[in-house]
Amino acid sequence: MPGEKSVDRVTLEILAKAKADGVSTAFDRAEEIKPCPIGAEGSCCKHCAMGPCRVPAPKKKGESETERAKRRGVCGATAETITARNFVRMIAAGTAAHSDHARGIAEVFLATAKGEIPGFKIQDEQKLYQIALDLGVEIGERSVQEIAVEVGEKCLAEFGRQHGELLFVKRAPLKRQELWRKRGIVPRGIDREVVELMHRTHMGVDQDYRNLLLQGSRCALADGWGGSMISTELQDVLFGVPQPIGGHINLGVLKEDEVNLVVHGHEPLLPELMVVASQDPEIQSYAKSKGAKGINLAGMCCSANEVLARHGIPVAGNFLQQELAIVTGAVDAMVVDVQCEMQSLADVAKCYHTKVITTNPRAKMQGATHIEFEEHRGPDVAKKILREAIDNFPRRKGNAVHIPTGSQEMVVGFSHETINYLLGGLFRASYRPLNDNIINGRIRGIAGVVGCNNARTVHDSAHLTMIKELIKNDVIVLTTGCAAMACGKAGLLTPEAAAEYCGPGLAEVCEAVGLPPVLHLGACVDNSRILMAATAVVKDGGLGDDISDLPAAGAAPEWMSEKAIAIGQYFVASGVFTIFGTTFPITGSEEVSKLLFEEMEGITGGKWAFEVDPLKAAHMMIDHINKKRKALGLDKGRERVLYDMAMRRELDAV
Ligand code: BF8
Ligand code: SF4
Repeated sequence: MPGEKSVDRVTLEILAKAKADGVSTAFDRAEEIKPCPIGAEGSCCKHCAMGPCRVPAPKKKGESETERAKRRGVCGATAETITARNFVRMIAAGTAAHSDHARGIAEVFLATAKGEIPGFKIQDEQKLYQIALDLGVEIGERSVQEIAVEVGEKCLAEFGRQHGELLFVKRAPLKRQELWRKRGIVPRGIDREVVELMHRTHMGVDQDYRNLLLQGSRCALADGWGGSMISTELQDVLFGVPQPIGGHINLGVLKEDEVNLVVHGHEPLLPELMVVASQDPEIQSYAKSKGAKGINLAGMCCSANEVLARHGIPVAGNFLQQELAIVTGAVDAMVVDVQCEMQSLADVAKCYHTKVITTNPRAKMQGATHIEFEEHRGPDVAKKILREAIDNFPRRKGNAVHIPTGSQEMVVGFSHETINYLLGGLFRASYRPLNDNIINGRIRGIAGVVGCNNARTVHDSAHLTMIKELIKNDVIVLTTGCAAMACGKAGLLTPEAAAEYCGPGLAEVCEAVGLPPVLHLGACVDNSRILMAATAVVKDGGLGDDISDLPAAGAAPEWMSEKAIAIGQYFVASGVFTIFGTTFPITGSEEVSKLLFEEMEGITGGKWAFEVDPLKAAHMMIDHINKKRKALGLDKGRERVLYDMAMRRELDAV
């Protein structure tokens, strides 16, 4: 309906309750607070106390040299320097967020390998061996523990590395590595690239927007092929590589007669322990002693994606639903760690009985209770938090509770490894069938559609419009983060969605293999899985010899976080055409726009695009995919596809 704030019925239902309860949400505040137009285009600099300086884009075209010379900050910084500086600082922040998360995982991984902390163990030895090979760790006759300790030490050293190249860079296609070396953008150390970017963007340092964007690319690569990849890989070893599993999503997963505990944030360590602790008979009977039938763990944002993909734990919702979970009146505790947690949670919780519990020393919140997740006594902390939630259950105000009916089923838990098995079979695991189907044209190409919700757009709408258009045009979609949850709520993460939404080629492939046309690859750090999947497609052959040759594109149509910019830049620097919606923070400079939207392709093989209309954006992605198919000589192949019986049999045998 025009004017609605979300395309999700459940969200609208609880928004109406928020209004009736007099609770202000991000949806309301987005209407009340108008974005600063100069900040929105990246033209405001506050990097020193002579500013802030506002150097907006000229109002009319055809600016004279004299006019242009006047458009500067007090120090003389031009619009291109200011917008580029702001943009790369976003990359630095996004990289820092993913990578500090990764550092925490690496520390726990190493301590686990050394047997120093309870509650965790090395679960996936196969994956450990794979990582060991990639990191150059000797396997031989060594014990799992010895290998894991060295893997942990090597990963941890990547953050403080000063020279050389990050070790996972070698996972990329050879041609890509060479290009990065030629451009001087191979990351040396994760922390080093972030620090150098912060230095270069300090007042009076790097004043060449191209040079800034090169370091921005190097820093972003330190995220995608460094921090994010380390976190995904080590989490897989600790908790298992996700396997396809069923799950449920939306606020309807909350339960009237059970203790509802929502884990919200990004780090899977504590949520993993809570999954175990919530099944403990002692905790279960404690819940019963307080009148609850049991404990219902549910996830929110990327923590949800992590525990969903590995345990099928239900998902309460994505980013813009976090306040609404509390508005149901049925959440006994919301446990948050780091990233994407709205400060308003504590205020909204005051209107209900919900206890907001922060757990990470990096992220405290006024008005919340802090129970620190100390790794060496993790299981005890998990139980303490569960008891807090149980104690709070009797305080629920019956008349304030409204849980919307129904939740959507979905199949999740894909990884580049499981795609391999599903398509190739356990004994001949391979990307060959995927490549063959791209070559023969049943699948036109691959799209990664990822990222956030943004309160300035209609919740979930752009994700769904774009993704439905892509699959209708036989483009298979890989998704993560809040985009994945939008798809889950809309029923796109089911094998049945293939018949309903896909073009004939993609529908046939999905039906033959039993795959949904949209594959949920996990949390935002798991965008590194998309890099690995793209690399696997390149290595399997027949589709060029670099990621930039693939008929593939990326998008974040509802992005809002700095992490999204870091992700976008590492996709662009990895050779992917990447399109963002909502707003784009460099439009204040024509030069920087030209660099990102056009010239970048000549530097990294990938480029950015900005398009607010998701349907148009989908067609820009499809056009790009078609262009790449043509360059590979596959454009004619696609026209030739007529599904005769032999081809159908061959497909069925996949
Ligand atoms: O890391 S998609 S709103 S929850 S930033 Fe945040 Fe964006 Fe959601 Fe996960 Ni990713
Ligand atoms: Fe203004 Fe230059 Fe200071 Fe930025 S660094 S606030 S442009 S004087």
